[in-house]
Amino acid sequence: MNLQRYLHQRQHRIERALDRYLPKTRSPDGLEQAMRYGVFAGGKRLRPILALATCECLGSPTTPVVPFACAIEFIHAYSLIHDDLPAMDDDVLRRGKPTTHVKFGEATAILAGDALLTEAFRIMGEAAVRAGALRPVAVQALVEIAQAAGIHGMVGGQAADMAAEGTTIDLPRLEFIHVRKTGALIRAAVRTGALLGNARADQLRRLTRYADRFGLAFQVTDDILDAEAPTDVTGKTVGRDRARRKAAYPALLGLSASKDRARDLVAAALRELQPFGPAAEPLRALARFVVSRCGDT
Ligand code: GRG
Repeated sequence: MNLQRYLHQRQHRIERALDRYLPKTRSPDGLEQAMRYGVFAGGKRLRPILALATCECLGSPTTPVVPFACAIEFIHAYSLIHDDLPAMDDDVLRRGKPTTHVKFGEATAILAGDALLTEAFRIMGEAAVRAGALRPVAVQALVEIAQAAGIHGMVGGQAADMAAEGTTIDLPRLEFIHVRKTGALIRAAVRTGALLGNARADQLRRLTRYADRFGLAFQVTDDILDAEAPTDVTGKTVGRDRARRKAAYPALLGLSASKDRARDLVAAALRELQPFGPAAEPLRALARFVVSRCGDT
């Protein structure tokens, strides 16, 4: 399949919906502009596309997934805005552009993140109210996204990651951090597509295992890119993890073993998709794309 065309079409669909969900006003305080900037200054839309592709692989209509996919992207955008703040990663570049706090000031960036997070739950709540026969799974998806974003997921992972800065940690601890910080939202995206696509219990289990392997492979690759790719590839300041003595795979395993680990994880993710046949081709292509980002795979 042509992954580029697939991604382009799904990105377009998601971006039209994101635009509809974002506030249209332009107040003098710059809050709406900062929210738009955080969402629209680049971004692959990986998580919303995963949600759509998962629903597609079950042969189910994807329209009910769209608000949840957009909510997940709002949560992702908020996490990046806050992650870049001086109190956290203190970064000035994201997606090759000035970070939101550099462009709009720190207070506005904090509020833009807060507003995106809150809007995400408004969008999902409204969608769940309208979901008709899908309401129980829509409510379940909302709860799972809340768990993935909160203390037992992304926020908890971020706190553990910050606490580990400058210390030496082992591989299980590193994976504990990554499963929460990055993996949880990816898992929630796939499970949202599966739940709203009416997956059977066995399908949901397989898709969840696919997501978990995908999420870890994604993080290993991100660490490899941070260690070796130039800024024009990552859009971020290069070598940030090392500079801040942040826990990362290349420092623990070495570059070559990290690349092997990413490849093994993707192979394991692909095995979970076997029973889904050709309908899972986009999910396969997305998993391969994750490791291809760091070359020589
Ligand atoms: C501040 C609560 C809070 C959490 C921050 C996600 C996160 C937690 C921090 C980001 C740190 C980071 C760069 C993690 C690596 C994995 C990751 C989330 C990369 C960015 O995701 P992409 O590549 O981003 O999907 P785009 O730009 O495509 O949207």
